[in-house]
Amino acid sequence: MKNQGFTLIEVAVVMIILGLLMGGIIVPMSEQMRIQRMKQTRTTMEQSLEAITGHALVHGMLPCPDCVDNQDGCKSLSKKHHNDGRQDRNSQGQCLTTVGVVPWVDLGVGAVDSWGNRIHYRVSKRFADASKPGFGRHDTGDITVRDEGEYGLLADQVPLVLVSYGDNGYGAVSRANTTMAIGDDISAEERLNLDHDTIYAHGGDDLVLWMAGPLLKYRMIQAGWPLHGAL
Ligand SMILES: [Ca+2]
Ligand SMILES: [Ca+2]
Repeated sequence: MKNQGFTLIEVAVVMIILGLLMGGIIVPMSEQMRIQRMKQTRTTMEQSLEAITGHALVHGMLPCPDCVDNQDGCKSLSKKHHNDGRQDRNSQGQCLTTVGVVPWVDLGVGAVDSWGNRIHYRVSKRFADASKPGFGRHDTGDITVRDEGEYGLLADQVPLVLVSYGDNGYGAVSRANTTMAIGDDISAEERLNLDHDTIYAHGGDDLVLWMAGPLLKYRMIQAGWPLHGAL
């Protein structure tokens, strides 16, 4: 009588097919999760940008970054004020540093990106000066945003920029105020976003968002702030 069951070979073939099918499903799922995390981070960053603009409309200046290292005047700041979500200014109303993280407590926005790292925040000094509320008609930011690779500029004279260091988190500052290690596969653009100068770039898995100067001034005028200086 013929055996009605499955042979070992038949079972193995079925297992291999199932394995291939599962592999096909699992890979897109991890990709979906990555996309979801990017989306969520983008939303957190957009809300941060809105809150930063709101701060300018209320106070006549952009908020200062929260200190996370010994950059500029942060050296003299007590460690308990580093990475505490509060902007750091000196007694004259100027930022202790132009490079730090989003002051999430002061702004009431998300404290970290989807990977648990702080959102990097750079501001142009002139736009965050509490001793001179309001902006001048001819005030320009000092930040430049480049496109990926050789595609040139995306924006120039930008007053502020935000960066999430993405899934790899290279160079990001964590909740515990440790700086994440940088891998060998870091892109040239990601390096630009880490070196504390005024040039930023799209590239790698970094998310870079900024507010254009004319748009910020337009919002200020809408809120009733006159622009200083002659036409
Ligand atoms: Ca602080
Ligand atoms: Ca990155």
